[in-house]
Amino acid sequence: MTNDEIFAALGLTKAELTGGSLAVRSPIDGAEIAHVAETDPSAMPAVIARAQSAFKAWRTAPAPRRGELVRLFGEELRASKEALGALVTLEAGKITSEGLGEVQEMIDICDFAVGLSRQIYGLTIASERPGHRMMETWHPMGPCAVISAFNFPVAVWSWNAALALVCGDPVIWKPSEKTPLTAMASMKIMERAIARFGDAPEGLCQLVIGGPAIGEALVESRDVPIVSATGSTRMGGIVGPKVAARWGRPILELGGNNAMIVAPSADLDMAVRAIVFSAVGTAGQRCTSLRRLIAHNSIREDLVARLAKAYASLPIGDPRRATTLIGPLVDHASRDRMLSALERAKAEGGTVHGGRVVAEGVPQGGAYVEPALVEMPAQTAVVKEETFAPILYVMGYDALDEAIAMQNDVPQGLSSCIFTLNMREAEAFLSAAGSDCGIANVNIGPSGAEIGGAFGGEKETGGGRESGSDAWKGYMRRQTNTINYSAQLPLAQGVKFDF
Ligand code: UN1
Repeated sequence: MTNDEIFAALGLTKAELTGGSLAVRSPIDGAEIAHVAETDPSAMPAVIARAQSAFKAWRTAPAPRRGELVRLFGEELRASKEALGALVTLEAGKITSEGLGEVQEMIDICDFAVGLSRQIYGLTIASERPGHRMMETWHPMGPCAVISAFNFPVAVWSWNAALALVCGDPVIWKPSEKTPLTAMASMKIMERAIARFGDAPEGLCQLVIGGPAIGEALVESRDVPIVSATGSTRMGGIVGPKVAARWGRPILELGGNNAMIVAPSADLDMAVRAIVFSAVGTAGQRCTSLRRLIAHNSIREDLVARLAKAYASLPIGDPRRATTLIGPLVDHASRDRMLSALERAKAEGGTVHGGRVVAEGVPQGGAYVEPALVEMPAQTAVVKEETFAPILYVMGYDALDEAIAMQNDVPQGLSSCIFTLNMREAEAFLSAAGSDCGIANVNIGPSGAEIGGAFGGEKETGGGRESGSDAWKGYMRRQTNTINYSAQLPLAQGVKFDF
C-alpha cells in the first residue's frame, strides 16, 4: 500500500493531513508525511466539560449496552486491520507483522471488554448483624485520560479505552506527538462504531493532539478522575504525584528493565528464539523488551556464541519489506542514546558485539542499527537504566539465589522470565522470594504478553495494571452497601447507643 492508499483507506483527508503545526515524520526514512493540527491548550476546559457531560449520560447506560459499542468498535477494527497496521508501520516503524499484531491486540481487548460488560461483578458479604446484608457495587468513575507512547501508538490506548467505555467512563486520548496519525485513524474507526451504535453521548471519546500543555490540563483537572499514562519513568514521576495531589487516580505503566535467567537445564534452542524476539523485536522499543540476560556460567559462553550467530543473520531494514525483522529506531535522538549507552557500557568494562549504525541496504534518513550484545563483568550502572533500543546486556551467575537477586536489583519491575526445566527453580522464581516484577514467565520471553492477564509492574514501573484480569476495577469506584431488612437498628462491634 502506498502512503496515500493507507490514508484513504482509513478516511484521513488531505485537509487533516496538511497545514497543521505538528510535523509527522516516518521513522522509515525521516520524511515528513503530514502536518496535523494541534489542540489549542485553551480548548482543554471545553474538552473536559464535554467529557463530563458525556459521563452524566453514559454512566446510566446499562453496562452490556456500553459493551455493544466496544463490540462494534472491534468489528470496525477487523475491517480496517490491514490499513491501520500499515499506518503503525509507517508512523512508528514497526515491521508489518508487528503492526498487524498491534491492531490484533486492539481487537482482543475489545472482545475481552465485551465479555466483561456482562461480568462487572461485586461481592456479597456476610453481615455480623441479624437481618442485614452487605454487598459491593462497582460504579463508573468519570472521564479517563489516556496518555500514550509512540511504541504502542494504538494498542495501549485501546486497552484503556475498551475497559473505560464498558466501565461507564468517557475517554480523552493524548497520543505521543510522534504518532498522531495512528490516533486520528483509530478515532475515525471509533467514530464509525459510534455512528452504528446510535445514541452515544457527544464527547464520549475525544482526541487531543499536542505537547505538554495539553497533557498538563488533563493531569491537573479534578474533572478527570483517572489518568492512565504510559511512557518513561521521568514522565510518570511528574504525572503520578500531580494526579495524586488533586486526589485523582493515576494508572502508570512506565519503564521496564526486563531480565531472563537461563539455567543450566534450559532448552537452549528455545531460549535463543525467545531471547532474539524479545531483545530485538520492535527494535528493542517495547517496555517489555528483554534488556538483561543472566546466564548460568556453565552455559553462558555457548549461549552468547549462539546469540551472536543468530544476531548476524537478522535482516535489518525497511519495515514494510516482508523479510525484515528489525526496523528503524523511532528517531536519531533514540539512536544517539543507544550509542552513548554502549560507550558507557564499554567504560564500565563491557565487551560490545554489534551495535553499529547501519547505512547500507536501508532507507536513507532512518535510524537503523545493528542490535547489540554486551558482555558485562557485573550489573553496572548503565545496565540498571532502561535504554529504549536493542541492547542486551549479558551477565553470568553460579547460584540461582544470586541470579534472582541480580534480576531484582534494578529500579524497574515490569517483566521477567526464567528458562529452566527444573521445577524447583521455576517455582522458586515465581515464589514470594522470587521475581519482584508484575510479570514473571517460565520458558517464554518477557515480551509479547496476551490480553487476558493484567499488564503492568512494580517499583519505577509505576504499579498500574491494565488490560486483562481485574484491571477494570481501576476504572470504577467501589461502593460498599449495607442493607438492613430487619425492624431493629443494631450497631456493629456491639456498640450500645440507647437514648
Ligand atoms: C508496551 O511496550 O508499552 O507485552 C506495551 C507486550 C505487548 C505490550 C507492550 N503486548 O510486549
